[in-house]
Amino acid sequence: MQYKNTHLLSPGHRGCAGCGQLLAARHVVDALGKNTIVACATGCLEVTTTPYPESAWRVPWIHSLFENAPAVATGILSALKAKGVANFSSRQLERRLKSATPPVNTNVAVFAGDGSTFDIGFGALSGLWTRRDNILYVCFDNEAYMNTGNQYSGATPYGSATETSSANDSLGNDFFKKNMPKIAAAHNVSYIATSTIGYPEDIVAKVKKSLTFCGPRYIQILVGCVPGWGYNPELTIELGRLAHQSGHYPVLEIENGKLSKVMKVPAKRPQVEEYLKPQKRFSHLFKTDCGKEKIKQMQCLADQNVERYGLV
Ligand SMILES: Cc1ncc(C[n+]2csc(CCOP(=O)(O)OP(=O)(O)O)c2C)c(N)n1
Ligand SMILES: [Mg+2]
Repeated sequence: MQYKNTHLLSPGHRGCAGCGQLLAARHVVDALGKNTIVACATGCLEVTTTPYPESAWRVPWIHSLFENAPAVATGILSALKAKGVANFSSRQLERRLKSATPPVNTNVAVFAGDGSTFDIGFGALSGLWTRRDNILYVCFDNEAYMNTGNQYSGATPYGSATETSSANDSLGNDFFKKNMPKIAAAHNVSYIATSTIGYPEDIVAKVKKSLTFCGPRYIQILVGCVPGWGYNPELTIELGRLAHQSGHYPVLEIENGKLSKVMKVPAKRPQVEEYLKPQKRFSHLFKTDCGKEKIKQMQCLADQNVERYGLV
């Protein structure tokens, strides 16, 4: 029997072996389904999947600038509305279904990296949320500007070495990761969720659930980057799980402003150290007393997450 690949992100792209982002993107686009249009910001996802004149996408897909993917998505939505095929609110949809020509329900989504989301495209994203456009925004969070060689972003975790927060002259990144889900909540985003590539079923369920909400929706997925984080490719899923189970990366949902669900961590949860150890970006911390102190601080941050979000 011949194997027929039906994924909406097809193989043959140029992602690294073990790339968490490409794997997560495939789950996301499959969950969204064929009737989807994607605006994708500049970054690894775009570079690896669409070297001109090829494309690995089986849905309509538009490459935007680093800073304006949300505005491009709003333009797509406006065009669909003008044509009568955009994703409507449920009441509007009900009304239109009763009319002579039922509309096709098309999903509009933005796919972007953390650099685009947390920093450079943030102004446009804030605008999208303020306009309350019916758009799903998915941030593939590999915690640095990876496409250009691992520079620090607002999503880079405390202690991590990047090209611009080097382990040689410091103890890695001295800043704390921006809390984007909280920033989204401050914009009254209808549905906010986090996940990690350690939990593919969770990613699919959250994407599907997001489609039942009207207005802006934000999903942030932690995805390992093999060269940027410096780990063995077979550990992509394992690290995604350890990030959550140690309390380092809370997996949660915020529905209409309320923290509605969290993925619990095991009663005997792994220490943050277990998550850090297989990754070269944290290896400097294990070499000095100051570094070990920083690991303790990271454990404190994880403990705070467990307490704050009720993860046990
Ligand atoms: C305004 C602007 N600044 C810088 C760049 C160069 N640039 C292209 S992709 C990229 C990194 C993307 O980082 P991120 O959004 O985190 O996605 P990743 O590659 O990590 O998946 C940078 C800095 C650009 N294209 N436009
Ligand atoms: Mg990135």
